[in-house]
Amino acid sequence: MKFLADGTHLAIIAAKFSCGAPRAGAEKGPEAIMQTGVFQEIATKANLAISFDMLAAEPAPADQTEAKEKEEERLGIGLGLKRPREVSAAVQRVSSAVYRHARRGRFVLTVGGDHSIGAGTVTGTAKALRDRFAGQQQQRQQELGVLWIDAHADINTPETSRSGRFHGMPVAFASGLAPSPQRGVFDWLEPSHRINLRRFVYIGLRDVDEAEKELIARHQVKAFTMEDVNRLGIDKIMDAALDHLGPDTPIHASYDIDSLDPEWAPSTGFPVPAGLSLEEGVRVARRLHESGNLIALDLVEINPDIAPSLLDLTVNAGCRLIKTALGVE
Ligand SMILES: [Mn+2]
Repeated sequence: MKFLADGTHLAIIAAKFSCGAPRAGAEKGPEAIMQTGVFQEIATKANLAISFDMLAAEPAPADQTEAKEKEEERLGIGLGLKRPREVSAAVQRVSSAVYRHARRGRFVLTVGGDHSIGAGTVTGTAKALRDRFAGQQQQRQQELGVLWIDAHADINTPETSRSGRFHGMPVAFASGLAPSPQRGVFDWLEPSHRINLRRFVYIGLRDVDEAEKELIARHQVKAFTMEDVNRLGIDKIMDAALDHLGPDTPIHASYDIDSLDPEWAPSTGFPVPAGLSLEEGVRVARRLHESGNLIALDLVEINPDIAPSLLDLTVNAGCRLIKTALGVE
């Protein structure tokens, strides 16, 4: 993979957070993946050294009671987000962990967690690329391309969101569409963290809010819905997606397990029917690997509590995506 300076090291970040989602459980996703032994398998087959960063929620400060949270919400403090400080702190920790490894040119694999953490992962790699390639001739390397594989667009702003839950908003925050931060709430986000929506592609969309459709149209974001996938086939979609990002662009893929059809990935918070087949999902991962441009991957939204009896099926699907994207299957 040509944009990595240290191809011998795989940095794995377990982002055990669910504070951006309405129900808990996604924080147990990383453990479920880890228990399969998939990371050891990858390390052996690809001859990589692996490191683990385990990030988990910290106990809320004593003064941050639920009553206080409700009162702040009523007063519109915290950008109108649910659990604004907790979410901001979690996303910041993910962003700086990803940055630390990506800055050294390592491949970073982040396992979630709800998709809120995507606002941390892509901002971490975006900033790392800018710092790594600062002052160099090849401008393209400095700007990250993002592939967001998801049933949902996750591009609501606090104004358009009906739930106030951050896991529907990471794209808006990472790209600078969201409002100015407040003290203690996303005030760590700098312009150098920002991703460019012109170098961003969705695949697998099929449950998108009206306000999100408007944002996607207004900012001319490239979006391939399931309708497009069914009409053109996944390979043509990947041709177009990689073409849009450009041949000399480092790519960060943020893979939401709910992009897959619930037949293959039922144990997730918001399953939506008529998604990618497992083979289509694996094809996306393979094309990413073959591009040679992949520098980071997220796998998010496996929630063991949703369908415990179907967890193995979901986890196995996730493991296949990871292994394929890393070229060991
Ligand atoms: Mn998502």
